[in-house]
Amino acid sequence: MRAHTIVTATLLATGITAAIVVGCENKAVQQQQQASGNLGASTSVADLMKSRGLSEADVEAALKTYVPTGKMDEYYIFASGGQSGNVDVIGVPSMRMLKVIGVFTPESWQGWGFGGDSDKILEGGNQGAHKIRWADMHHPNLSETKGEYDGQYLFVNDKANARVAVVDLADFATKQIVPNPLAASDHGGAFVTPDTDYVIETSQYPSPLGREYAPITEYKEKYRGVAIFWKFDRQKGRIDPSKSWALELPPYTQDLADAGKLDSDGWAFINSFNTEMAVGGTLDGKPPVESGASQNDMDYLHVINWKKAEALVNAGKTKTIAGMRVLTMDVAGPEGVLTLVGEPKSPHGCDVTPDGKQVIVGGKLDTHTTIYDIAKMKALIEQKKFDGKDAYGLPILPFKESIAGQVEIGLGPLHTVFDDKGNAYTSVFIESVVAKWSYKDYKKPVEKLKVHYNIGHILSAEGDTVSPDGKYVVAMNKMSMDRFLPVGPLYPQNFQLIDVDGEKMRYLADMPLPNAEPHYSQMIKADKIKAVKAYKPGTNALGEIDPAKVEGGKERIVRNGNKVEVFMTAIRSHFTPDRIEVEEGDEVTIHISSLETAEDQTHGFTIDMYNVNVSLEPGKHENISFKADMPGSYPMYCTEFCSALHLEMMGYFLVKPKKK
Ligand SMILES: [Cu+2]
Repeated sequence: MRAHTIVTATLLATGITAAIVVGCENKAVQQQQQASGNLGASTSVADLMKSRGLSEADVEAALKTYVPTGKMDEYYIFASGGQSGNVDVIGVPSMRMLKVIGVFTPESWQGWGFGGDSDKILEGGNQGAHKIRWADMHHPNLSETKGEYDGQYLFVNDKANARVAVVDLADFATKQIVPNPLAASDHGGAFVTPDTDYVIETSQYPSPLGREYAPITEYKEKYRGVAIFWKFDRQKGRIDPSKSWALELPPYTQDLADAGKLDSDGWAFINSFNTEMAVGGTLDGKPPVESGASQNDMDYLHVINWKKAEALVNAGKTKTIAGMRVLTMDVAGPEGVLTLVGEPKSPHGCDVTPDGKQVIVGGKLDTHTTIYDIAKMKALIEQKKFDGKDAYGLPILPFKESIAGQVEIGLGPLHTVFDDKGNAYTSVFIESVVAKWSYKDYKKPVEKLKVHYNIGHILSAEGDTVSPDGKYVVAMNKMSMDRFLPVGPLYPQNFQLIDVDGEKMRYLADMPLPNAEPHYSQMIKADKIKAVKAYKPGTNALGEIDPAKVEGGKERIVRNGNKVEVFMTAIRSHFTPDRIEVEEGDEVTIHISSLETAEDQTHGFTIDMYNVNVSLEPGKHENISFKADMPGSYPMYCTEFCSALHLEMMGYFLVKPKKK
């Protein structure tokens, strides 16, 4: 009602109501509209509404999302870029794309992965013998202080190659990629504990820890799940693998995870499916995993006392596998560190409520969400009141005594997010709706809003903190048929921005995601992000003042045998030196510093045909190393339109052929 009143008031203020009354009488205007669809400056808002076929609700949505030039959005969304391997940054409520952050995948605008220092970060994420240059990114998580987003760091996972990356939100650049040495895929990550002591990464498809070979017939004995607790060193802004540790899990397919908060700080929760441990084998006449994994009525939520696990790790109760300290199930089970509790059929979503008192799990093949009472579960573990043990000796909590309630949501409830009024919003995949319900009284949804279509994840403003904002929810829809102009058989995904401030949910905007399937996203208040406008002179991609930083007037070329080092600067509108001449086969390193200090004065540097391309934001330093293996005369030039004489910002890289 309140939103409606605002719109009516706005329409009145802009004279629309008057225009509607008068405009309808004015046939000449109508004819003119039909003739030209005129959207010119003199057209009244009422005429515009009519010619574009907009309803009052559409105008309300437009007024709530339009951000005029020079004004700023209220929130940032950090969205998983899915198969693109990079992070999408989006402004809310405008739903305008602000940036794509190069993370796991080379990104050429930022010169990410094209010969400069970012190559070293990408190299750090290699798995075994393979240079992994793509990712299946799923769950971005913002760093937290006392359970609130603090705007400093973003962590993301790569499901396909079991890796976690750290993005520094001071410069919106990736600083570290950490490969998981134990698992072959991950999913429950990257979830942070309330003070970002740990970044949790949980495996998805089980495999022998350390990725050794074991026949599939030995699945139950040798395949395992694992949760890595990556220790985050906030001072350094990096994960410290040497202080990180892991918890061995049974070969159930662990899915999503969340860390406890407030009352449940020190605990973590991971759901699972395929407790049947189905492994397929369709050519041998066995059922595919999809049916084999859907036999049991209950799977298991893993309840983890990570504070206690940490103490056991520090007491040396671990086994080292692939260089990582692992707390095994035979220790974790009896110590009350790892306990199971049933969860209805093929669960998905695992979301701790803002007060830290409950965990909400959806059921892909169940119509309910189940609300677990964390205090009850802790008491049952304390009293050792179990319903037996699983095949790995892990204690199982009695289901009915562990839950606070169940809510009938609809067909295929998945993920749940929260507002500031005790409401939960659950994505319902099969039914294609957002279901709004109260997580305080466990009643049926009070409202369902149709979304377009097949919503997967859902996010809300400051939604994973101890104090969500309400205001906005975004439905992250997997399908978008009939929403956007056709672009061939591969369709964009659809983010639908929903206003949850009023009594009823209202659509505000659709945003096509044109580059991959975003899984999860988080939304943070814009004023929490303190982005720098320029680097301290000589800062490299790792965020350090580079020892080879070049000052104006000290540019030079140093030759040492077949090694050529170039110390170069870039400033509007020239590179110094602007000519490099080497011999075929020389090992070339170009140290290049931008001498710019002014905001938004970025240069780029490329050498044609050499796959070398870096971005030089103000103050940035890059080190580029390669072998001059192709004789020829190659232009090198600035790739960012930096000044009126940008095209003149060029030089030559000359490679003299070897004498034959
Ligand atoms: Cu330039």
